[in-house]
Amino acid sequence: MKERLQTLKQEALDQVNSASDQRALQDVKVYYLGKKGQITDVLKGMGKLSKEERPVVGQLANEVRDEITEAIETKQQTLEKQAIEKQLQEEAVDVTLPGKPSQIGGSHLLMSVIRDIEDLFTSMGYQVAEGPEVETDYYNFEALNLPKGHPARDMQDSFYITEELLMRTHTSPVQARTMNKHEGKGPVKIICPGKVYRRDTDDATHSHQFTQIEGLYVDENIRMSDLKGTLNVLAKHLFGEDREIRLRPSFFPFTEPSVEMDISCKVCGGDGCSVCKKTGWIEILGAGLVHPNVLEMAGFDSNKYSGFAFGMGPERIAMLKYGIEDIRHFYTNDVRFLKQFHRV
Ligand code: FA5
Repeated sequence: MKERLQTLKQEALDQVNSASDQRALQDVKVYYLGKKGQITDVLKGMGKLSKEERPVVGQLANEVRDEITEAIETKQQTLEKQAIEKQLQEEAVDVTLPGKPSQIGGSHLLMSVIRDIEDLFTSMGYQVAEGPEVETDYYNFEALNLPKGHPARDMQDSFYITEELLMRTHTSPVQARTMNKHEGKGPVKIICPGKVYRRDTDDATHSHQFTQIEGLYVDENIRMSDLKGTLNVLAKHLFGEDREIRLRPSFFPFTEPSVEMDISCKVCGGDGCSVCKKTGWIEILGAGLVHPNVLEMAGFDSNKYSGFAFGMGPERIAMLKYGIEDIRHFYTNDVRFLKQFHRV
């Protein structure tokens, strides 16, 4: 029995020594010291020994068990330490590595341009007005002197939803809506930014969905010179004192007389390029004196009141101001493009 105990001890210590993880160590513990383990088995057989042998073997068995227990505990500590070290190594954080930069948002260039124009006009006493993007045929056309079947409706190819509803083709309906609210009493002095929709084919300067800013000033004695002066302030504010402007006679059914304002092309300096379609000029705005029919339909006495109105495209203004060669950049949302203008 003594020999068996010595052999078991040697075997157990070898196995403890070579246990490579806590699981293997636990198996060794159960095999030698568990209830049905080898040492317990030896102790159970002690009844067969003589009286003299029993305490000697009993003491040896206890010593062997204590030695194996101690070896297991020591090994257990070593394995735990190794496991922690391994985990620390695997999860180590290199505090000297650069952090991940957080993305800071900013205004879309179009919004910055629209706010700039709004600020200019509110500083001149205008109020900001808004209207619906899904508009009635009445406000989009009829109230603006464009009855059904009028050929000038073709100037703005429309997305109709029903026979009487469409996506507004311009911000001019906000003129009629606001004048209606004033019930024939001036002054009306508003600026109206918003999205508009047309069945235009997309190219470098046209989009099927774009923005406009409408301006309207109705009061007694408003003249063409007031419009010209206001547009001049706008042009100088946007493009600086040295940019050239031209007013061309034009036609809009809701203004009489009507004009279009062009600005010399900044991209090519006036020589002609794809942005200005080789003309050296870019049209940014339509304007004119409010047609007496429009005033009357909105409940204003056209003998007492007159007014001017204008409608511009902020995309074209931004393109000219910042040398952007394609209107589609505003809508494809490439962050590399947008980021350049976060601080405009
Ligand atoms: C109008 O929409 C008139 N309602 C403007 C107006 C208002 C005239 C008040 C008189 C009085 P027009 O269709 O020209 O006019 O458009 C005005 C501006 O919108 C243009 O000068 C241009 O800058 C911009 N624009 C027109 N079509 C497009 C398009 N498809 N893509 C981008 N911008 C456009």
